[in-house]
Amino acid sequence: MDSLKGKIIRGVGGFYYVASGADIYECRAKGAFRKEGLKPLVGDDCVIDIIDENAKTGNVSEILPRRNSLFRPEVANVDLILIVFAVKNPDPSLNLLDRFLINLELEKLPCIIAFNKEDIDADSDGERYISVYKNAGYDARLISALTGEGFDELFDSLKGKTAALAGPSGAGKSSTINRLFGKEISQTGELSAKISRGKNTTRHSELFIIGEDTYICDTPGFTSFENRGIEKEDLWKYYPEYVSHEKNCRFAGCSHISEPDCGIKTAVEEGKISKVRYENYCMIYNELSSRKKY
Ligand SMILES: Nc1nc2c(ncn2[C@@H]2O[C@H](COP(=O)(O)OP(=O)(O)OP(=O)(O)O)[C@@H](O)[C@H]2O)c(=O)[nH]1
Ligand SMILES: [Mg+2]
Ligand SMILES: [Zn+2]
Repeated sequence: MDSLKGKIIRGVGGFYYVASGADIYECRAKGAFRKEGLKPLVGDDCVIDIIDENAKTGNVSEILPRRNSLFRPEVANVDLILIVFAVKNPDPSLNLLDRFLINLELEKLPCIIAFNKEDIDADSDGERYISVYKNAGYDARLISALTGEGFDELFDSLKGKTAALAGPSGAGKSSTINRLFGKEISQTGELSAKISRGKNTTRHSELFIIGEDTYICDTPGFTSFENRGIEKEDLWKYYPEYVSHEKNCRFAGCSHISEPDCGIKTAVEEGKISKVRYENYCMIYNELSSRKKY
């Protein structure tokens, strides 16, 4: 049986679509993966055994070693995460954004934070969000998938890389893909009128090629994020802007919540660390404290 190497670009209903050169093969995954607890992911490099060359069908027989993988969004082998939140419609949850950023710090994955829908930002809320995240050391930008604002720079930042989108439903992830690609390749959906929330239009991750060696993965939106694999004592380490202030804490092992002479709290009072980020820190810390250990 002939076999070849390819990349999983879409997975839906038990089928995996594997791109190899200009061809796309419709594949099933080997049953043995399930026994091994291995789930093929979009972005995986794999080997397929060809069943029918004319019909372009095959079986995924091997998943090649991953550089990295994320649980949410489910994707493997990415260089960068492009986080998209809308400045409004729907209003961004900075708490959700911070939870997601903590996980990216844990996974050591770089990101760009794009606040989309700049065209409807009459109150310039976007500028405020940008300054919060720039101050924390992130690459944060304002874009509009509708007008194309910020897209030349965005395209440059993505060149030669494989990026995955992440963000809530309705923020404009698929619209961003379409703008980058130059035409409609991913379906977009209106917000629900009553509650101004997305309708989960994108249901599956899908990898698109937008330029030479440049891939971008559309993903379903999410509205909650549970931080796993982090102890509360270590939480502060996942806030890049905390690290330089922690040495001013009087107590070793300071939780930065209730101790006196805390370098982090002082930095918040002095406006060096954003209050919103710190409030989210306290909320997540308390959640981690009350979580059962398994
Ligand atoms: N005004 C404005 N509307 C936008 C912009 N980008 C996207 N939209 C609109 O926002 C709605 C949601 O866009 P989508 O691209 O489907 O959002 P999504 O993030 O892919 O949502 P899910 O697939 O549900 O996760 C659509 O009605 C878009 O037309 C923008 O820059 N400005
Ligand atoms: Mg979408
Ligand atoms: Zn402290």
